[in-house]
Amino acid sequence: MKVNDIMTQLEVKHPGESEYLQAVREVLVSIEDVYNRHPEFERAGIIERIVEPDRIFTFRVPWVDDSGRVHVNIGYRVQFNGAIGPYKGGIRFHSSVTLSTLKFLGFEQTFKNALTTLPMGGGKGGSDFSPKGRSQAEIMRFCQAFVMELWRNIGPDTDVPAGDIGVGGREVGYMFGMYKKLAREHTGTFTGKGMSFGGSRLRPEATGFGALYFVQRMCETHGIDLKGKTVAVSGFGNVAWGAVTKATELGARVVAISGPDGYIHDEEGVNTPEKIDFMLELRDSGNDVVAPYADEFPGATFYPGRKPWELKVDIALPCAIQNELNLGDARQLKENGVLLVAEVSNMGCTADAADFFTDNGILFAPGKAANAGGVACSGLEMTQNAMHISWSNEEVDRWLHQIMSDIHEQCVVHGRSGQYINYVKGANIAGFMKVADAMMAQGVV
Ligand code: 2IT
Repeated sequence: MKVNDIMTQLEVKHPGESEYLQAVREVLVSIEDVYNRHPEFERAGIIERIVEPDRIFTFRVPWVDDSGRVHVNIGYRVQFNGAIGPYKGGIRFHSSVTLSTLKFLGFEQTFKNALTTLPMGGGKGGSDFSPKGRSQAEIMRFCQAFVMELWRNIGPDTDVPAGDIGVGGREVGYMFGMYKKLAREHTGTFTGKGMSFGGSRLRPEATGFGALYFVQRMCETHGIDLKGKTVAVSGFGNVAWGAVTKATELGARVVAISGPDGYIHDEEGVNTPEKIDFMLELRDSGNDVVAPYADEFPGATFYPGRKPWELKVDIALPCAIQNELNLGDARQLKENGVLLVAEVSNMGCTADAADFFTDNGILFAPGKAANAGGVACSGLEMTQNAMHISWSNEEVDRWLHQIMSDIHEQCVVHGRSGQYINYVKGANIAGFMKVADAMMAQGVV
């Protein structure tokens, strides 16, 4: 395999799908050497097959707003790779969603899910619908319209959607309700459900908690004490909230959170139950702004239109959206002595920023390793649903610890180069080898 040749062909086939092409290139660069040691992969066309989704559904989602006006959004489900289990991955509702976004997310999800050690293939879906400023009734109607089209293509052993940006417990509830009505079955076809109808304990917290367990392992492995370290977090949604909660519990001090409107600097720390829960209030307001935090807690300052990466911190955790940390930000973080960066959002760093961290010996974890706790807990929800039981907080948390620790170990095994652990390479090789092995065994399909 020659990465540049494959990328040139893909660029011709899928022009303008920049996020998808970025995600594919990152994986191919990491696995090139290992791949070329396996001529049987080349003969079986593994790369050509693994970069293309198994199938994509695209559909119209018409819905009526509270004033009676009709809107039309586009809905998608990308069933990316089903080699190791049913398709599994979230649904994103955000104005920025395109097919390229969901293809990149589905591609990443395939390797992430392989890393969890659970039997899940990769998928992703969503819509360019923006929940911002929409009423509860509008959101319900949109979710229902979305599932009216999608329901025939999903199922507990076929494809199991969950939440992502813009889709939380409320939206999963609405989508599950409509699915149940149409399919006439009460099964684990969605994860992230409410506790009263098959949801798993800890699912809301799992992405952020899992990311911090991963960061904890990175620190232990490199002799860094997490206690007292300063942390900058971007975002203020569910994932950021989980990360802030666990970082604080582990003794670190989170000094920044952010929104599309700018960032909050709270030098004392986002470290009391009132401050942490205020993040949930901000999210529930539906306005997508973080500024009110500074009105509520006068010790904090709001910096409009700026990103938290300009602060001097030990640890940076992008928790919002793809490509939210660029090369300029990476340089600034390094200048300020950052020790560790972990993507809690999917592909939170631009390709050049990620390369900059690894090239400069800064510990850097890619999203597919660091944020896998969310989908891992979804996998545990599927297991509980299939067994018709529900596990306690302690049981799920024990699993989550174990899974994050296993992922870390896989990164160490495949990513070690001398003293430095290249987590990007480690995660990509470990994830790829598992999926490739399953594909080889199943013939050309
Ligand atoms: O990016 C992700 O891993 C998620 N949005 C969670 C997917 C899931 O199926 O729980």
